[in-house]
Amino acid sequence: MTEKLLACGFRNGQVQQLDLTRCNIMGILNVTPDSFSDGGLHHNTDAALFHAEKMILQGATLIDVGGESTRPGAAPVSLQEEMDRVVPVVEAIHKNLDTIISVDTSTAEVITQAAAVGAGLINDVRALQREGALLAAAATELPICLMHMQGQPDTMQQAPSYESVVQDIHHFLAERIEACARVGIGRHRLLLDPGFGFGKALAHNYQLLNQLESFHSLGLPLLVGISRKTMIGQVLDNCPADQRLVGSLAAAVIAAMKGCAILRVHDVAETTDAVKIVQATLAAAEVSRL
Ligand code: 9MG
Repeated sequence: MTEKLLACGFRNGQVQQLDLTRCNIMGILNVTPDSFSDGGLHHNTDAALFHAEKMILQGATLIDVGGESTRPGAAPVSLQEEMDRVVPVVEAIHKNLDTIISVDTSTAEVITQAAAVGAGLINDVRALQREGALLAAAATELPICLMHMQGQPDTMQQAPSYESVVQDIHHFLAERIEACARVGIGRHRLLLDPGFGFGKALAHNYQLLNQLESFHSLGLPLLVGISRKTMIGQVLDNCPADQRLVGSLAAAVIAAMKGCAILRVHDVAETTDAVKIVQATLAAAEVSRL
């Protein structure tokens, strides 16, 4: 049974609660050089803060800060570089904006430091498999999103292969839930994500979207990231990322209708509107059953 409120750390002495009875919007804040490349670190932090504030005003209840590009083909980032990109931005958002900050990292030291300066959720595309990550995450007492990825970003799209993509990912996530339990991370702290686009061919991605509701059998809230991904472009005549808004909204609506608790998106205002329609539809079903 999924808890209805997720405790995501503290701000000004108050617990930050995330309402899991509705579909929340997580705004993407990439602090990689290709996203904010036009200045020094201070300027980058200001630019990141500005973008975070805009997404909050547009309806985001979480901001996902990431300093490692995990796009297909992306090269790894050094520990120091990731720290320098992520930690000042998390700190600045925590000091200035009333939101839940998710830190998109797989690195133990970044998990620890980001939590110390105000992160409220750990979003790990490697499901805490990197050395030290499980124990670092356990110590923060924060919630954690465990995502499935086959391979690593630099090579993961070369030859993705599954016996059954849905069953294989169920199995993987169940195993990671157990690994968390072994270090004292309770189920009440976990969210799950099948990892669209992470070591998956086109057919795998759409099988996962088609069967998304099957992941509810694991009994934990779902987080989904499909926004502007290749799986959208591939169905739409290979259009570039900046022309994938409508496709991304369609996928967001499907995921929200299937009960996902958090959508990780670029286009916050548009997705917020789309999700309002989903919420109204789901709420009407509840009333008509009375
Ligand atoms: C960081 N990141 C990029 N894509 C993602 C996705 O689909 N899910 C999660 N949890 N994180 C992602």
